[in-house]
Amino acid sequence: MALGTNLGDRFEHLQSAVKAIFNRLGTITKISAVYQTPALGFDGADFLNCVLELQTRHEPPEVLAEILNIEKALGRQRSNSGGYTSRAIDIDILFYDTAVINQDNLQVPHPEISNRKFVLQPLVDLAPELLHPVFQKTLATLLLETLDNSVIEQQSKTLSNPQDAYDFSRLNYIAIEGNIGAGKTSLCHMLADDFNAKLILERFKDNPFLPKFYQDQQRYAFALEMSFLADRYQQLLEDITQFDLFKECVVADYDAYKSLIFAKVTLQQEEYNLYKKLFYLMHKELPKPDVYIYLYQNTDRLLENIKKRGRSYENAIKPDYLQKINDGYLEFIKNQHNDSIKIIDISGLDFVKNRSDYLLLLDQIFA
Ligand code: PH2
Ligand code: MG
Ligand code: MG
Repeated sequence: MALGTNLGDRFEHLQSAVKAIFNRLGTITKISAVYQTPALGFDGADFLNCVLELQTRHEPPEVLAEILNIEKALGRQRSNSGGYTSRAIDIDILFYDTAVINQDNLQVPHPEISNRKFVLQPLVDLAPELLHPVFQKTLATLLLETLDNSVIEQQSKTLSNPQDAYDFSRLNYIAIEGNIGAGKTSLCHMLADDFNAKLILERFKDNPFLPKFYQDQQRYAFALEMSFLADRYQQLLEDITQFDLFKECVVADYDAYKSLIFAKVTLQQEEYNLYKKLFYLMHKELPKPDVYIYLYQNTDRLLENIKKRGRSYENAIKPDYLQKINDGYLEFIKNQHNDSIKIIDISGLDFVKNRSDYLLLLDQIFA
């Protein structure tokens, strides 16, 4: 995306736009330097321009609609007179991956890229080798070839990225916990995307005892808990200790203690005692998460989510079972006396649909 402004406190307008783009649209992965540039194509005060790279879950038309909202909120006034005018903020989509879109109100790549040094220079700073999907030339080549010979000046002041408020560097291993249907896996996918983390997801699909267990708990509980224990142990040991050069950290959609919490609910007392012995032997060997998040969700919404994801064998899950699992987690957490454990109440949130809810969640995870 490209940002430009030539009215009022220009730097402040750029910074506010960056903040708003982050709040409403997604993760900002790169921000260029700010350049002062002469108004191109009309008489007006000098601009400040920059470009940024956005990682978003929204489609181009939604991005455009949100951009227009942001421009308006930051004081952009549009005249109907045609032609360019001075503005507090202009936000343009330059590229959307390699998409080519030709609609009246939305053209991607932006049709003027190759004629504008104030866009090409900051683009080249970030991604010189990126290929323009229509011209099939790199940005570096387009900058060399542009006929725009305006003189632009890089500014020493730089924009800050709101994402930097979340310091992932001290968290190497995050465990996301919660009841069945709380949204653990969805959250882990989002965190892994946004923070370049390695994902560890429970392999429940491969467990042959799970569908059987929901049909006949008594009969299959021990086999189920044992096979989950073995699988989780192996996965946590291998995947977490295996260093991934290209990832910053690890996010898992369960914690090892999950085995113990479920076993306590589903097993007979003697079975549980045996299970516990084995569990602690194995648990000693496992790395411990830097932060443990329990997503609390109320039973009604858990049931709603379970229904929505439509795993047929989960239809048998009763409110009373979910209540027991929740109680099991809270009992476990209460006895831990460990301040890396946080309970986050998400019953009033929808972090998948609403980015503002997701950001509230991030604030608590990183608090
Ligand atoms: N934007 C325009 C027209 N002219 N000139 C500069 N220097 N910077 C801009 O962002 C700019 C422009 C239309 O959006
Ligand atoms: Mg523009
Ligand atoms: Mg525009």
